[in-house]
Amino acid sequence: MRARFSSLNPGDTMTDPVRIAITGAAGNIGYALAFRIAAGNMLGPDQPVSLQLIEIPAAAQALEGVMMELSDCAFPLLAGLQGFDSAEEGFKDVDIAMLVGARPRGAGMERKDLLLANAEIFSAQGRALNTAAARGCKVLVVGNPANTNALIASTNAPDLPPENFAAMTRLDHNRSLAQLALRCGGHVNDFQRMIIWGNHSSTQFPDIAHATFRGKPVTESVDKGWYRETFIPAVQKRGAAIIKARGASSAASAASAAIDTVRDWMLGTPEGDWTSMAIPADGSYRIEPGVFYSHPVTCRDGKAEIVQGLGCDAFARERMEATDAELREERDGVSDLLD
Ligand code: NAX
Repeated sequence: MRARFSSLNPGDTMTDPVRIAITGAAGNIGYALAFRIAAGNMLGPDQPVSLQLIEIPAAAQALEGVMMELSDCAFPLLAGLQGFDSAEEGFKDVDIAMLVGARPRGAGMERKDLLLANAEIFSAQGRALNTAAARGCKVLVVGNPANTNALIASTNAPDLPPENFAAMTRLDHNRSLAQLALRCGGHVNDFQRMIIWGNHSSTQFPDIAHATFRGKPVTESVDKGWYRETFIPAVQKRGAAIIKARGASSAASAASAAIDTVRDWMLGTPEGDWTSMAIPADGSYRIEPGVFYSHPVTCRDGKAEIVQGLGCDAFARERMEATDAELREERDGVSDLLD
């Protein structure tokens, strides 16, 4: 399965295309993601992109269909389009890899089985990235369990810097902004400095202690009871609420969050604000190295840096430690693949 075309001839007047791999490109999120990237929503209206779409052989035909549609969009910025059923070929020379494809939980599958099945996929993809990707490649892991998958992929790619890997918690961050806007009667643009700490799972800690609403602390606009008993569980369980309502898991919102993450990572976070990304823990906020933990980060020149010096009260500490403990438990369950 291979298709290649050029919707334009990058000449002297065009910037070189950025090569972007998407795994699971024929899945729900992949279908929502590829078109927006090709339209210029991620890297801007002046940046051509070349897509390297990766699927398992069983989804090869569906991927052909996605590629036919991508070509039918006649996107001016789409400089190249290729499909692959091998990670090593698909990651060749990529500047950005978005690891979306993952094994879904099957009937009778325990959480541990799911962790192990995905651990195998992400260790193989880590090795393939190590061999084939551009040395500065940025890798965003979306497929669940995203934080631990990012740890496995990074560990299996020893020639790529660990700080070039991240797992996505931006969807949780964006969901938090949406809930705050509903509660406060504002717009998402009125809010800054939201934080998601920890794992992309129901133990994540959406923290509003430093968030602002039109420049003032959000905590002046919402009461503690609503924050603790309604807001936190609503954000933690939003994925399940979407499945219940839609009959399928979040796809367009997940794709949008992936685009937001890579855009901010590559082009920088807005002045005065930060975002949430799960990156290698470095001891900041007493989260010891060894896990990918979501922190508040600012991005400049393609580097994500943890925002330092924020106060954490006892309520926050307890939740930050609970989600850390879950991540360490996940890591211990896949320790064989981390050598
Ligand atoms: P789908 O099942 O619709 O699509 C997954 C696609 O990945 C399928 O087409 C499948 O053939 C492909 N695939 C499986 N193994 C592969 C491999 N080894 N190489 C390449 N492709 C492979 O799932 P979708 O709804 O797109 O969700 C994808 C992943 O995102 C899931 O793991 C899901 O749990 C996770 N999510 C993560 C979120 C986050 O915030 N981090 C939120 C949304 C989503 O739940």
